[in-house]
Amino acid sequence: MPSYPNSERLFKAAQQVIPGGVNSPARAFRGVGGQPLFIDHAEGPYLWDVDGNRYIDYVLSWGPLILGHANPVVVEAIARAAKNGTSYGAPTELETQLAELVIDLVPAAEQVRFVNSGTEATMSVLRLARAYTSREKIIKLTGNYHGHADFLLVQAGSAVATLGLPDSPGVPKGATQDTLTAPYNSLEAIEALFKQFGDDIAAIILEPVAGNMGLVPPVEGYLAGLRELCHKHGALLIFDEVMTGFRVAPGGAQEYFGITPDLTALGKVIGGGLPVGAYAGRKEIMQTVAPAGPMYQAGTLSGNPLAMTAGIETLKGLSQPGVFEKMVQLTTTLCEGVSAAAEAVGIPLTTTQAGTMFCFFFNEGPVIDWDSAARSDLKTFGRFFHTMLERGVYFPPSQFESWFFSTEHSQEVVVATIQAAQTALAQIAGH
Ligand code: HOZ
Repeated sequence: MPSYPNSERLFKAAQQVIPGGVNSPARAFRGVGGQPLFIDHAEGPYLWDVDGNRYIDYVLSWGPLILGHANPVVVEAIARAAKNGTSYGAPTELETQLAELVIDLVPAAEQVRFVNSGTEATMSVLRLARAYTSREKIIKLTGNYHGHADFLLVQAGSAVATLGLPDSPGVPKGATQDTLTAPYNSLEAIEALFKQFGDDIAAIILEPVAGNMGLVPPVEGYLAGLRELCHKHGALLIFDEVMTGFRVAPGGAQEYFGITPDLTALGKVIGGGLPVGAYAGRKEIMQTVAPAGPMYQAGTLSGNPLAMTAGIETLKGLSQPGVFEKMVQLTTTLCEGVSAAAEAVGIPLTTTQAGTMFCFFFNEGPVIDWDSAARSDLKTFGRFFHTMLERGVYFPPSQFESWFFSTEHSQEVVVATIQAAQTALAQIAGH
């Protein structure tokens, strides 16, 4: 049985100086009980905690590390770039190179503006949508999460859902008065909002595959229906692909489903483990952004050379022939193996997968929206989490997050994970 004395000691010290001991609530293990692991180092598919325990990692820094931890090509490129200086606050060719790679991969991207996080990307892209349409209202979907900007903290997923905070204190009422909400996967609800608010709606923003209430794919025709409704009402369609970008397919969910939004928010993989976000879209719309146009948005570290370098190497790595397909195939093998293990011991499990993202809900399914996701048995999820951790498998410490796969998760790693799941699920079922 692994023990965690060093993590426990460090967590105690951290809580004295950092609220809750963590710098982002999702990592605090509040969704599963217990205390977070403190990490010492990582390599490929593995993490080592400060007590010397090794884990197969399906968090992967909450998605960015699609080439695995400490990928030698990425790390060496960052080290080379660092020798040239860490930040200039002036343009470099690296920004153009990463923008070109993004434009090649992501169907909706004709121009790209880099920022430093997913939160910055979504708040900026919505300012752009409002500036471009001269409308103020936006639609966001229940259980979708777009970072922690005031006006988006409404019925949000991720840690907001994990901690059971319907709304956050500190968000002024005025900030959310133009945020309309609808359930994920319901076109009727969107139609009703358009009927009521018609010409005031600037945009719909959504995670095309929801990844922050667990992983919940769109039902047949949903994304196409949204595309059509936006066209009809002169509103913009915004895909928040911070999670799904370069993960559901190399060009994101928009490539996989063949639906092109007007604007896209990106993050996570685009920075290869360094802090990068971006928003991208049709040139005609992107030309509204200063200094090309009047919509102001800026950042001291935006386009940072180390972050651009990590992003460039990561996008190049995942675009090599056969790499993505192999990852998806092994992700499917893993999902099927865990599903079969649950079935064998009579535990109801709903498995969802979109490319290299996946998730297991402890219920009969189908899971199509926040209400059905929330019907997962959270107690069983928590037991599964801790039993797997004891067997050396680390995954998001919340039912309302997605699991991530990397190029470094080999067949052998997948088999080891399935074996751990078989033992853990049998133990939970009392076999
Ligand atoms: N936004 C991440 C989950 N959807 C959480 C990030 C973190 O805790 O590091």
